[in-house]
Amino acid sequence: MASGYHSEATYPALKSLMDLKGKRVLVVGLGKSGVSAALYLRGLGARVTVSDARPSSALAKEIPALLDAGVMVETGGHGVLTFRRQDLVVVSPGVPLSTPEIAQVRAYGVPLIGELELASLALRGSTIAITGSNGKTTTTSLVGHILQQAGLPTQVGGNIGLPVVEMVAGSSDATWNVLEVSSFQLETVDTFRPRIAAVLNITPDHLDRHGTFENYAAAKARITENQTAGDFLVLNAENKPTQMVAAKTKARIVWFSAERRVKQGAFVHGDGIYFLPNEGGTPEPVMPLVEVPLRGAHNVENVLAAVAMVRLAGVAAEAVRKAVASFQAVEHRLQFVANVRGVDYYNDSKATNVDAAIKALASFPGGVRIILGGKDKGSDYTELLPLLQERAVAVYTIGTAAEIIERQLGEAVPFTRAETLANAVLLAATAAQPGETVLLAPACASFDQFENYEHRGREFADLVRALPE
Ligand code: UMA
Repeated sequence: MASGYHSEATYPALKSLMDLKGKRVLVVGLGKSGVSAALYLRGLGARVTVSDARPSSALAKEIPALLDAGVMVETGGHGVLTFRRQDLVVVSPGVPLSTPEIAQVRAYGVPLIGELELASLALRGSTIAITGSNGKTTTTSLVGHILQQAGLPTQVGGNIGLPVVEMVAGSSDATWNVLEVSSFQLETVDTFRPRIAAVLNITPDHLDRHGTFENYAAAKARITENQTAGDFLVLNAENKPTQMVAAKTKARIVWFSAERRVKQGAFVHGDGIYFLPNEGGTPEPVMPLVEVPLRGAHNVENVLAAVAMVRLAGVAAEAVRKAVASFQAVEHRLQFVANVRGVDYYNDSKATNVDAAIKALASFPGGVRIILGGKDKGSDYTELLPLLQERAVAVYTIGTAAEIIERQLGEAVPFTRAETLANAVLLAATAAQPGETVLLAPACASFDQFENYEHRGREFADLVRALPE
């Protein structure tokens, strides 16, 4: 195994735990994936304890089903003793590995994995895994959509929302499991080996968690750690940190590029998308660019990556073309909400980092009133400056990051401190002229004012729909 979180000595012990009946397993974190993992482990006959930092009052929905299933529940913090004498620890993606109790478990040599690794030990069929700083959800949904349209048995899950353990029961040898995987999930894989993996792009994100960009990029690269020569790795030829993953793989590399012909893979030439199956072969036309139903240059890249993956999965070019053309933008990803009094409103609440906000802004020629802010992740907002100056007529800042953003961007762009999303929508709607665009692309996480980015996006859409005609 290449660099990992388990020493060579503990790795074989993990394999022998494949039969978990009667084994003591601790699940850390009682979110979506933790609850599913705990119930799944009970189903395998393990003696399961779960531990969550939140008080039991905040977990009233989750606890009864767990107790009914015979899971022991610890809330309000992680007890040191709870972490002792476990045969396996399954950690939720949102729990940092630097958490003292986790660090201690690792020091003891107890096998520690995430829900993705746990599920992949039993998931049947072929796995397509997609990571990247931006575009993961759209690309994952698109790949799932194309495979489904082509009549292949398909399941879609992972970071996109459905825990992978919940896909195990529905999988057969013929199933295509299409997984969105995050850097958090990849930190805790051991044997996870997708048949087709894709790294869409690596740009700074989650630096508050990973510490450095190098650590973040290294976590992403773990998607290919266990791939072998019979597997495929789809990479973005136009993103340097992504290109560097090529040096770390044993899989066959398939590129995609919106700018030039690649040796093998999907690319744009003239006004069409092509796929070149083999080095030295003849590119096959897949579809004209005008048929791509998604806005923005970044979405052309997402389509190229998806085209490469589904062609590798054996879907014919004509079927790919039809399926892509019938795909609709995923909610909260540069999703058109409404036109109110001549002003277009777009919800890109999933633009939770600077690079995604840049891509959103670049999708409009100008006249944009952009809403920025939320919870800061240690980002460099100055990267937004050139596009803001070129395309934004106003910037409305919200959330705890407002001050940091304003300080970094200085006086180069006109700011209005709106504090809340409701106020930002109201101010933007009042000032907007017909032909302009109001864009929620906050470049920040949502957790300071919202449950998650979906909550933020839904609130934006509700506010827009409530505007007077
Ligand atoms: N917790 C602790 N101790 C800690 C930290 C957290 O007990 O030190 C507890 C929290 O109190 C909470 C639980 O852990 O009860 C939260 O677990 P979680 O954050 O892992 O959330 P889940 O609900 O299990 O959702 C996870 C993914 N969340 C994260 O990666 C943060 C979801 O991705 C994913 O959809 C879901 O599993 C199913 O696979 C969301 C996400 O924001 C969409 N992902 C990040 C992103 O896309 O940028 C990576």
